[in-house]
Amino acid sequence: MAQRPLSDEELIDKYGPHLNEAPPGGWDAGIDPDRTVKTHCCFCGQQCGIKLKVKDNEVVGFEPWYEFPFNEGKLCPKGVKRYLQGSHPDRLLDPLERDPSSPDGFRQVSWDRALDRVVAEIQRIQAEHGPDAFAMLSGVSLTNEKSYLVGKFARLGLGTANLDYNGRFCMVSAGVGNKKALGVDRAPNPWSDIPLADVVWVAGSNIAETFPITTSYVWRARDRGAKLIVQDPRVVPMARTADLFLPVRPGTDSALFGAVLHELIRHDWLDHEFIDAHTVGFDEAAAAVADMTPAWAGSICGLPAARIEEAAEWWGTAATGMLLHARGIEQHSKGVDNVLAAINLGLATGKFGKPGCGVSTITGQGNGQGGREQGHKCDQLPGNRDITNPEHRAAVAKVWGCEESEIPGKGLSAEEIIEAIHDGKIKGLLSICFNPLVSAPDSNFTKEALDKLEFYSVIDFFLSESAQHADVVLPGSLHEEDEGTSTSGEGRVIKINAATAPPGDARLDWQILIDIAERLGRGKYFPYRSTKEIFAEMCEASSGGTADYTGVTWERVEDEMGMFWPVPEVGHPGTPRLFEGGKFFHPDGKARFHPIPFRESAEVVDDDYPIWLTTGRVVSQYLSGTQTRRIGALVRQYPEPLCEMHPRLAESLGIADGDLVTVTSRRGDITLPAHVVATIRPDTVFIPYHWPGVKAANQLTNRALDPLSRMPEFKVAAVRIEKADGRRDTSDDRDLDLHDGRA
Ligand SMILES: Nc1nc2c(c(=O)[nH]1)N[C@H]1C(S)=C(S)[C@@H](COP(=O)(O)OP(=O)(O)OC[C@H]3O[C@@H](n4cnc5c(=O)[nH]c(N)nc54)[C@H](O)[C@@H]3O)O[C@H]1N2
Ligand SMILES: Nc1nc2c(c(=O)[nH]1)N[C@H]1C(S)=C(S)[C@@H](COP(=O)(O)OP(=O)(O)OC[C@H]3O[C@@H](n4cnc5c(=O)[nH]c(N)nc54)[C@H](O)[C@@H]3O)O[C@H]1N2
Ligand code: SF4
Ligand SMILES: [Mo]
Repeated sequence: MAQRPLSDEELIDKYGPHLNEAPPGGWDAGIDPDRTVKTHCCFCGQQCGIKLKVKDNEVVGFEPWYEFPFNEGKLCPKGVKRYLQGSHPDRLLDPLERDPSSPDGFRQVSWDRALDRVVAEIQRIQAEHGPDAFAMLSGVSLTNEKSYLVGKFARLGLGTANLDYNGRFCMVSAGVGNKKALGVDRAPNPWSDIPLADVVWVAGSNIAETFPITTSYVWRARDRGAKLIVQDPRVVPMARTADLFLPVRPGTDSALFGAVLHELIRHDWLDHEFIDAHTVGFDEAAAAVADMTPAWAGSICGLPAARIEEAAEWWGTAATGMLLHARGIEQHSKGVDNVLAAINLGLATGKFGKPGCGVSTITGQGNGQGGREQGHKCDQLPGNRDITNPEHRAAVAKVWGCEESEIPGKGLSAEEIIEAIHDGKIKGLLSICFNPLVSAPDSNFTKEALDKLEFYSVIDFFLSESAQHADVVLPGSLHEEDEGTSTSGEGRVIKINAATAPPGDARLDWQILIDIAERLGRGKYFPYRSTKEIFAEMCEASSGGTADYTGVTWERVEDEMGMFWPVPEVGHPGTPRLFEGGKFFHPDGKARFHPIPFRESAEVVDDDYPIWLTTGRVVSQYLSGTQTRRIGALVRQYPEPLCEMHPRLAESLGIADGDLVTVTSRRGDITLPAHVVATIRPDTVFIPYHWPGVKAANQLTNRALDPLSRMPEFKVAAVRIEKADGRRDTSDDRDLDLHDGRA
């Protein structure tokens, strides 16, 4: 297909003149709203409650929602500015079709034309190459209802096995680890347990920047005298106040956790009663760490053995403790191993199913928890069921009113779909709520893949960098334009309320999918007239699964300000804390230890690429940045990616703060300003990944996947660094022609 994506320069230029700003005098100055709508933030998995102010079908500001128990009115910088995206001039208002003769590569077309084209291409590709040659990628900024619908749409509408979602780049290693060890994939605790912990151990999460509201829960534990351990190659803001800081070399967490288990066993800081009554496999796990001494782990992780011993003593002797982990230990080719090694520490000391006790992932994306339950993962059916299990298939087929044989089998995972496109095996793609060109590893490879597609259609509300490669772009709905439910990182099902209607000719995401299904002749499976009808079927389909929503109702969710699943029957109170009484979700009720030998990351440093690279986030930007790079105050806070490096490393390379440096890996290179800071290991550099094109950190990252979770190794790559010509041009920040509401 003829492609004319914007050039990198055009892409980056695009974000200069289009930054939305708060009105002069502050966010609510002089605005007399028609109404306020209680809903939740569209960004991270904390899902803070917020009240949106609405005037003339536009969100014009917000008010804190003090009564919502999780955040009690608090919001982070993104939550405060989120309302500015709806009125953004880049908002897609009409379907677009690729037109190489048009200056920006697209022309507006009618819905009929756009949908007919999408359907004709699906039918052509599937007729020529088989049903699985057309794939779908989805995302978990979508509500539960939309996630459920996408799962059913791909299987019964498109009839393809190849559907996966962007949580594959996010929480899947935790999901696989949780299911293997605990039999269920949910945070074990409500966050109100954090203040009850005597030790809070944060492994691979920059909580202050990525889960700002969780900070206040950790502070409440600290106020009670809790000890704080932080494990991160960088002295992240929370580490500055930690009692114990473990600056691990990237990719070595399982060695550290192994040595801690070794110490727990050596000192007999074990809960034998709990191990005997509620777990299986302790001996094998113990045998695997027999030689993992703190001295050995210290040499692998690059930190003093004494600190590992201290961590073990604090964790082993504390009555209560919570270990919170996020992508820092999960986004590895051994992410599942890291998660299982962390869970071993909780099981060995009986820290599950009790107040203030748990080993928990901190879910990242807005609906990262709910979206990973409703069946749009390549191996999953609703209720977090297994698509390869005949009983699970039969249960879902019954609700869907189809033959079990009509439900395709397990498909490829997200990165494998991109690879199959690159290989020419997958020819067509429909994506909703996913921007792989920025967020997938090895972006040069991803770009080649997208350009090989015979047909690509995107449902989004902005022309994302991936959408710039599409043949047809369908304008979908913003978070505040639709209603439904979402499930926060705590496992709390909450209600999202519509504040406005989609502007122009934009449509609700779910209606677009149903339109396509109808045109494919599959309308009988999609008879919904409202999101509430989708919700009702979703709950029915979840019934009997581990993620059981049977008794969840919109009314109760609103009245009770959230309900924690499982809610296995109508009238059930919900389950804020899992595993009480030592009851785990495996059929025998017991949790599983796992033996975790240490193995290195897929790529290690050598003479040519001697420095470790890790990637992640900054507080003011969100994911691939399509939303937050359009909001002035957030862009000014951190306008472009910087390469964080230690003064010793900088000095050895002749680099000063602000100098441009070129960072090169086996897959690509990026030139960006150096940010010389003493808060990072001298053998490691960090680059945030929220920018596209020549500013994309993912030009460098490795496509190596975890063998079980199929998570790419975003957190470890080997690079070399050279000084480039020039210094940071800070005039950039001042020269932006801001669209600030004053013009
Ligand atoms: N501001 C902001 N907040 C967000 C998001 C966002 O884009 N912006 N995204 C949301 C989403 S979807 C997610 S998934 C979460 C992510 O939340 P986090 O996981 O907290 O964020 P990251 O910055 O990806 O990585 C966390 C930390 O891992 C460290 N790290 C890197 N390699 C290693 C390692 O090998 N071991 C250890 N122990 N640590 C390592 C990094 O130095 C970094 O400080 O944030 C959510 N919240
Ligand atoms: N190097 C590196 N890469 C990473 C990571 C890292 O730490 N390092 N982290 C990974 C992680 S944890 C994540 S979660 C991924 C995220 O990667 P992506 O999922 O690609 O990131 P998003 O920015 O959420 O992209 C979602 C797209 O969906 C659109 N969108 C948002 N909400 C809706 C909606 O309700 N409806 C529709 N139709 N569209 C919507 C947005 O405009 C955007 O274009 O990135 C991953 N990539
Ligand atoms: S912490 Fe997360 S949910 Fe809360 S306001 Fe910030 S981005 Fe939104
Ligand atoms: Mo994520």
